[in-house]
Amino acid sequence: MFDKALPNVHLEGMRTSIQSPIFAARMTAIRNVAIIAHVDHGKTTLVDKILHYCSLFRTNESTGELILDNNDLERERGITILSKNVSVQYKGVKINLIDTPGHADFGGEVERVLNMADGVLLLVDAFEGPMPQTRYVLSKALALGKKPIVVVNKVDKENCRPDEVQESVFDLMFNLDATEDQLEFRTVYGSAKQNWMGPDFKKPTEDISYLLDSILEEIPAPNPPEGNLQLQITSIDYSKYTGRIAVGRVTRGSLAVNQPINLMRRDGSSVAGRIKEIFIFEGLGKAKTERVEAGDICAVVGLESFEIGDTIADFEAPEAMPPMQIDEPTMSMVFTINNSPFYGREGQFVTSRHLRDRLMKEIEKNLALKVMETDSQDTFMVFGRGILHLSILIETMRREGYELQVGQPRVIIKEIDGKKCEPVEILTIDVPEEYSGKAIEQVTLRKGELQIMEPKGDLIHLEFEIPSKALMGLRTALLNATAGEAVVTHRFESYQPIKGNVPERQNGSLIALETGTAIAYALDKLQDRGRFFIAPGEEVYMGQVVGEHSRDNDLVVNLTKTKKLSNVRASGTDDKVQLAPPIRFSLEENLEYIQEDEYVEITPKSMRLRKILLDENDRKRASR
Ligand SMILES: Nc1nc2c(ncn2[C@@H]2O[C@H](COP(=O)(O)OP(=O)(O)OP(=O)(O)O)[C@@H](O)[C@H]2O)c(=O)[nH]1
Ligand SMILES: [Mg+2]
Repeated sequence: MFDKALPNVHLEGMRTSIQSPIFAARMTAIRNVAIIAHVDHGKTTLVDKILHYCSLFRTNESTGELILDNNDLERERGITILSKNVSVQYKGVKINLIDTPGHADFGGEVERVLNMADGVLLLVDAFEGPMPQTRYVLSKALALGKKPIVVVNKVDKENCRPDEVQESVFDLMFNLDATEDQLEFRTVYGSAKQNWMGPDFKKPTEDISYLLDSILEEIPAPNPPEGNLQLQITSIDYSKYTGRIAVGRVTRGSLAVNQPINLMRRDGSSVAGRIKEIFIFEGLGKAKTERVEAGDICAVVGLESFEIGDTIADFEAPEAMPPMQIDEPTMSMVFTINNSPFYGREGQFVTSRHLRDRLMKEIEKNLALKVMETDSQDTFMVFGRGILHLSILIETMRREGYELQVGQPRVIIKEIDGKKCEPVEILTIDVPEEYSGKAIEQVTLRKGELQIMEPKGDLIHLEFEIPSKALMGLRTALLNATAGEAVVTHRFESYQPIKGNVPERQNGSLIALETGTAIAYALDKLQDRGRFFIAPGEEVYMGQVVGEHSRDNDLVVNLTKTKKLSNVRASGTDDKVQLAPPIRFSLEENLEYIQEDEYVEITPKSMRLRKILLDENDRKRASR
């Protein structure tokens, strides 16, 4: 009756007015924020504090360690390797936070996950100020139109200079062509470590609520465009039970369980599918849900095969999102099975099949990594973004029980406009003034060009342009030249015409003559020949690199030689002998150290350097 009395138009109006409150109730208020910074400026610490503040944990649950850096390697090294999504509730608003890695080798990952955010917290260390990676991640965030909040962190540090740092961030934004709106960023000062954030660094506050309020006030809520479903897959998660999980933001439309969809691939093809399960981020974990609206970030289970960059789109009228920029590798390395005389002693996975399967599994989620087969089934060329990127993979594999050998890292040469070009990086060194001359000398020796030299607190800040290949071993050289004082960072800048040769390692290798146990007596007699990488009592094999020669050529040495039998003490436990402690390189140091004709052998418990050709005669023949 009532229905009839009303004209049609009115009815339409009523229907919408009834529907919209329900719709609004389902749409939670959301902020999507990525936390970006140079390495170690305090991102993960801050996210941890936010999780705590939003009372995800009772205070007594705090372990003191960063909950977010949750894999063994991240904990050991104190760096973030993979970006992570978490979410908190604050004043009735859901804040999705994306913690990102700060190391330059993982810059591509940061750029990708920025696609999920509407704004960024740019953290800057109140002493160090903007560093190369700050510039890089900020330029990406600005270009993508993200609204920044600047957090000047670590104001508790001695000698910090929050005002100067704030100004230099402003200058940096200006130089990076920030829009007017972006330039009107809010600055928050504080100490993530001491758990406070406020508008004034001279007045510590009680907690971090000022920062959370700033997020609600400054970062725009999602404003989804009209249109049907679009979710671009920005990262991949893995679960033992359900397999690969696609993570991304619902940019447009909505997504529901059982909904048929079309997966639009990066290569232009598409495949129909159905959504099995959807999860939204809640605290540190995920919560199952039936439906996600545009603006929220979610994880999708049940897609057959997909890659980062693919779009989950409408079934009837699918539209792909523009492809994402994916970093090209700048460095390559040979990965091969372990064929040293000591192979298989520690590892569980040692065959070429194991190696191949593991590498193929890696490229599914490690986007900047590429693997090429070679004409030997035992050997693969692996391409990555830098030494750290590749060494994290190697380290992960050895923990999983793999044995392998890797060759000298090489930069990737590209031909651009008919010219051979090589990767060039920006290198910054902060060093006490008395060592700055020596630091500059080391870098210019390797074709580095000094661009900026300015005081920074009581240090001198140096910036160079330098070919990537010249960075091999530079860190060690700089630390030696500056009594360990230099703080060194670098990040890839661009490809530039090749600058010519860079001096290589000056010293040859000491090579074991035969397989056996190294004897203290023999090591002692050889001390004036160089420095050793092994201690007495260690097993060595023929062709193993056991030390660095004091001269520039390789030298084969006999380490298993004992004293004449006439002497009583003939064993390896000769306590009269005074030996310098062996040098123990980290994996990265090893990679930067080895020569073209050498491998690093990596097993779950050991790391050795070796000649590729173990037999001296073979080496002589090959060098002819
Ligand atoms: N003094 C001081 N130290 C801090 C503060 N915030 C973090 N740190 C320390 O800085 C170091 C790096 O902190 P993280 O939170 O791991 O830095 P990050 O930015 O996540 O580092 P990556 O993920 O590797 O880029 C840790 O030793 C922290 O304890 C602070 O406000 N003051
Ligand atoms: Mg971190």
